[in-house]
Amino acid sequence: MRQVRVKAGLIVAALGCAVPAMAQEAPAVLPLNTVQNGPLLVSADMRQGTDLSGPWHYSIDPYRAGIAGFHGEMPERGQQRYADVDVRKAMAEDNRTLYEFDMAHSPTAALPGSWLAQTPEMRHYQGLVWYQRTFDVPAQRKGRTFLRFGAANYTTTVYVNGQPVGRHEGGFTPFAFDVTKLLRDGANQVTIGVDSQATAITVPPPVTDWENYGGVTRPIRLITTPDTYVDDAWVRLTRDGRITVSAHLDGPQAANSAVRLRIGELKLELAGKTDAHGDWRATMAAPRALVRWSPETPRLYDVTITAGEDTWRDRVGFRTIETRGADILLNGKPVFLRGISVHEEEIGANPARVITPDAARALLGEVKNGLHGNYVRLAHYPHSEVMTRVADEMGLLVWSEVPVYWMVAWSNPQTLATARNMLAENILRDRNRASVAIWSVANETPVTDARNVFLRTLVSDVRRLDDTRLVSAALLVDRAKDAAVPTMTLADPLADVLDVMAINTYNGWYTSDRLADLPGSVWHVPANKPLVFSEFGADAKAGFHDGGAGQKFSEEFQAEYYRKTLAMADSLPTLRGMSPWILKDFRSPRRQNPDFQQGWNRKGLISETGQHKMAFDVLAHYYQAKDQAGR
Ligand code: GCB
Repeated sequence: MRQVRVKAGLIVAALGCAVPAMAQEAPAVLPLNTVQNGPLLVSADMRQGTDLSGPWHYSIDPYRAGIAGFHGEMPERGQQRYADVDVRKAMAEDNRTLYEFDMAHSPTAALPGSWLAQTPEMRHYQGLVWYQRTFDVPAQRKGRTFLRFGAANYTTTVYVNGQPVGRHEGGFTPFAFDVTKLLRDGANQVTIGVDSQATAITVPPPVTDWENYGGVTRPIRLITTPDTYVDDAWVRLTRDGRITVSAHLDGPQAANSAVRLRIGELKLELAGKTDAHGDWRATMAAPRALVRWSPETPRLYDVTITAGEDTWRDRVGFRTIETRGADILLNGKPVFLRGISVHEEEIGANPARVITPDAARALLGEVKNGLHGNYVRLAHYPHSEVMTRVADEMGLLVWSEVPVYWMVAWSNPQTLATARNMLAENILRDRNRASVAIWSVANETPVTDARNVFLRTLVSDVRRLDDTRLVSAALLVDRAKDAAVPTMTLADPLADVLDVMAINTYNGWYTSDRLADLPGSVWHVPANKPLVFSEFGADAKAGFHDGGAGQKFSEEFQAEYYRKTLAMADSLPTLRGMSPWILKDFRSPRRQNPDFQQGWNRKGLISETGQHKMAFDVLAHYYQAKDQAGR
């Protein structure tokens, strides 16, 4: 066992003698879980499992003592929050023993949910928080047990029964660990350390325009599978009209194993065998009876893949999405994307970034029913899988993106590896969602050579992982100085490798342009591809009216900004959609105007509590007219 250093005044005894020995010491840095080495458990939300939502004990660790240790050493027993020990008992039995934590008697918080909304003292906490709870497992266990996280922001370290399990980086994508061998009959303990701190090399970096909701924001579940199970599966309609399945089995019987895809309602069956790596791919012409998924007919089918003792399930819609010249074609027909951007933040005065199905329906219902939309931009990072499920059910096309935002460390190989892994985790999670139409690799990233190399790598990753969807990125445009009318040029070389060009534009809000001049704006944009406005918007404080005096932050100004920007949009011949900024006011620590913002970005068409602003109706009427005109 590792030598425990004795430090006068801090640790008064060599702890090894006073507390139960751990079978294995935890390494200071646990192995990183990635798509390459971790279980994928694709469509895990359709598998049976034990939800570990509910009260967890927590303990803040602002100096990261439980990880960083002391004098460059490993953390001592007295600081390791993950120790598998009855702290009160150990200290009572031997008064030389010192623990500077006691997770089992620490306060509790309900997970999932960011700690920012947990207590008033935690409202602005950024750093490391430890969570711990116990759970029971039956003595009669079969197969494998995984601990699966929907998401935890940003770096997560996981321990089971005091044993190191692994680490994950990235706040918005799922990860899972096979914990079968670490479990014991009856009560088990799980401890996780979640560190929300962004750095110059994280994705995203520290400066963004949204709240950095630290903590466990999506459910943690225990999922049990047979020894060999379907780890990854992708069922889709390819552009040539074929239903194609790819699956990967993991486990001792993965190679040369019989597999079968069934879509009962279509009487469709495909059977085959995995190869020596556990992979299977098969394809057949789509049956004539197939009803294609679209916003108007969001038809989903129950799909199963059976392999040995395992059955993988999902509800999948089938549609094609492609471009032809400047058009976006959904199921072969041109579509205009009537959208809006949304952050992952539930409607309410004190959001905790907990997206329940009801919270997702409340947000997306405003898009679908309120705005007459057919599209949503899930900004600026992968949203909860609940959102893409609900988008599938309601019939909303989705733009899905990774938080490669503003200024990431373009030349840092670790940052690139992080971004690539995040992108892969997002795509692998949601490849079966018909709603997802566009993968975006970045938002508003100033052009440099290093940035171009970085983003091109991500674009080719998307194409390698998914050849059935479109690739985009929200780009910046050059604005001519001293031109008589607003004049914009898209000169970003990344546009060459994208399927859809996307532009964020804020003329008349962040620029001194007069709103009246917007409809006459001049745009120089390549004409060979579809263009979308990924953002435009203006702040308004709900309830603040200026009677049309043109005052920023008034509802009237925002409404007029929308009228004029929509008129400008109408003048762009290749514009094929838009996702104005944004559906709902969202928390942003950089927005501190005391009269209007108070820590919220006020560009929402509804307030944080759901109050509609005047501009909501402007956009709703515009979309309704487009919808009725079939454009
Ligand atoms: C942008 C960013 C978005 C901001 C928005 C704003 O261009 O992409 O994250 O929140 O502008 O409100 O300024």
